[in-house]
Amino acid sequence: MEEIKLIVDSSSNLKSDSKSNLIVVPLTINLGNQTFLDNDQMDYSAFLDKIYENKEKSGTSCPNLQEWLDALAGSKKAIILTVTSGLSGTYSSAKQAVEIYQEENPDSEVLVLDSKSAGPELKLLVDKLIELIQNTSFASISESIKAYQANTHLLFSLESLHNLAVNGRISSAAARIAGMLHIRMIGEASAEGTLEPLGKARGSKKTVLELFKNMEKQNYSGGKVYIDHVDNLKDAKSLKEKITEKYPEAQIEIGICHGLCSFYAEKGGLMVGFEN
Ligand code: X90
Repeated sequence: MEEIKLIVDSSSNLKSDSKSNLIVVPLTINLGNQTFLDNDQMDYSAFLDKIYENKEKSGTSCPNLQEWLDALAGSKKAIILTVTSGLSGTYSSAKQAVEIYQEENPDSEVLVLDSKSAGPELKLLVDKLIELIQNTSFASISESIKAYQANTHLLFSLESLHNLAVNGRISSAAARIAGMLHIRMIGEASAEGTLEPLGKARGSKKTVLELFKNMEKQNYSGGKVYIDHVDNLKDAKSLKEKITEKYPEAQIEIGICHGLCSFYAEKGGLMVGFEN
């Protein structure tokens, strides 16, 4: 089997894993004048406290060219999967880095994929890419992953839209919901990879129900699910139970949001990636 490097950015909430030849490239979060690399060394729960202690300007930035080049180094064939180009320059920085890499390595082949999503939907795509790398030719991966992607989705519930709004990542319609206390916004990643509000919910029970309803509306019927949360294991577990009640065979994994997704999904946030 030929060696194919799989490179994904840290919006995936994944860690590098040499067994699957997976490298995670960090985005950066700035709180005041402090800079945090969203990498394997980050203490996510301590970082979450820091987000809320910070009273100065905060923001994020995509991986720089050198970080992509370091990840690509030595590879003849590679696949890069990024956070949505609808909200981040990450996809375009990856494309630029690949151009440079291929000037220096003319016989290398690199596929760059825009997830049009964030977090747990990328976990589904990475699982599928690992499977495709093992079972199909490099040339056919692009088409197969796009077909798979047409049947995966991202839903989320957010208690605060503050960091998304302040950093200009949501529309004014969505930002209006941001001021409402104790209301959680239920939303989805749109086909263009932007944040699309679907509704509102008050309290854990309604939120979980609303998420589940929206999953079924998007034709969920027992496929694989990843639920990533920001300090909200309780609601993640309730959602898992809700899904299991109706689909006892469903494979559902709960995980935590890393730095970037914690910054934007904020405390209490749930992100749900699923196959239909
Ligand atoms: O600085 C940067 O380039 C990074 C910007 C990333 C912004 C998106 C991160 C989203 C994290 C928030 C809820 C899900 C929204 C997803 C809509 C596609 C999680």
